[in-house]
Amino acid sequence: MRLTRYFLPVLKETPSEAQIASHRYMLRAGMIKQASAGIYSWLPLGFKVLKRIEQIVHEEQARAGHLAMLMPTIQSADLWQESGRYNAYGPEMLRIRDRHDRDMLFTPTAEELITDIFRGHVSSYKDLPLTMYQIQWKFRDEIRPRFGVMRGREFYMKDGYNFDLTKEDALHAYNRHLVSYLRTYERMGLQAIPMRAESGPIGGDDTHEFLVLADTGESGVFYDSEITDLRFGDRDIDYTDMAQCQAVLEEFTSRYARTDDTHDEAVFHERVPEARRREARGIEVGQIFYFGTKYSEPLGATVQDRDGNQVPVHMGSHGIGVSRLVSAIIEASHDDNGIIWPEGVTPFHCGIVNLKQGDDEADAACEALYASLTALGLEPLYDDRKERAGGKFATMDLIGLPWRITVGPRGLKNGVVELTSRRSGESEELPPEQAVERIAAIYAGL
Ligand code: P5A
Repeated sequence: MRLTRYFLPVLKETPSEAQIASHRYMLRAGMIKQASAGIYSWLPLGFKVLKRIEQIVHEEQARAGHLAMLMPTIQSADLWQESGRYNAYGPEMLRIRDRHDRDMLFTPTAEELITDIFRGHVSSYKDLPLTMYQIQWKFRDEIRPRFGVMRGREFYMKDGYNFDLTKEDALHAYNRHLVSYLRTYERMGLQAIPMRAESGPIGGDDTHEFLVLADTGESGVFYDSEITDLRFGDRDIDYTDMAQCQAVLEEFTSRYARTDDTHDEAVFHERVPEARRREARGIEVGQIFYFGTKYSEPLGATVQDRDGNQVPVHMGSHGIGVSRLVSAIIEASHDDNGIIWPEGVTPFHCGIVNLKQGDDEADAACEALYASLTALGLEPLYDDRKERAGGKFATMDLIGLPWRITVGPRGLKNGVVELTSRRSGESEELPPEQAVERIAAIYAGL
């Protein structure tokens, strides 16, 4: 992409309504624009990051054997009356009436709707286990939408639902989700710590939230510092293997880690030596639930078991805050000059800065770099504006591409360009072909 053809409405001033770095930088980098309270348009740069995150979620869901599907955003109230949640959900639910005076709602979550699909089509244990998920817009009329897309009213969520014959099978689904979420977040350059939490309006007793540590996080968290040493790494997991998933779950959840809802100071003191006790703040980027027959029973989602009995299926649901992740990643990875995208989610793989736009040699070198990067399947953002170097660097730093190639007449005389890491700030001079090779190698492993 050439910057002169792109839509990147960068703001010079810091918007006064933005209280945290991610909100400030998303507005300043022209990633989002507020449409109304807690509701945002995603401009081209923000949309690209959102799609990168979505793609990682899809790939990891596929790896775990889960099936992608899509349900509507507008639902009829009937199913929610059946489950008993229509009244219980309260003012967070956006209720709508259609022209025939039918009660509708904008989906805040979809346990009822998926259970209805299941009960209409599945009748035997032979069709289990089954896990389906979607990535779809949700609406929750949050009392205090804030921090941009961090706590929106409209937000993008991956929501998955498992159907199993027995509690044991459903707990395997729970463990499998925990493992696949660890891998998902790690690919985004995040350490998300599973913590025992409260289930709230979704229900059930088994639930973990995934928290990214950040001073600006909305949740208070208490944990054993040893937990931050754990790395998921490049493990070869067989997701169908109960014991393997269980072992990973135990490794990542056996130490004390809780959100403020479930924190117990006495237990914390008893289990964790003082030097390892940490109290901090975190951003909730996902949550998994096992709630057994809470929805299958009232909605009559039963199957025939091996002995011919009709039994309600055991279920759980699993959510990832896809739009919230964009801001969570920025909270975890930025400096005073702007965003620092992890390679896994960056909107463009690298920037090309032409220090002397209009100079025949510099222009030709940039075009050649652009062509070779593109030929390798990489997406560079070429700043081809007639602007002074300082302005170009400031834009690149703000939008946070992890690598920048700087091209100027002086370097070209010696046959070199400059390759700079956004994260470390370190630069290296090397021939253009080598810069391309280096960037290709960095992304080859992702
Ligand atoms: C699990 C999937 C559920 O709704 N039902 C289907 C279950 N879980 S949840 O924890 O309530 O939400 C899942 C994730 O969505 C993100 N999230 C939000 N993101 C932005 N703005 C909001 N207002 C918001 N509310 C929830 C969180 O990341 C949460 O973990």
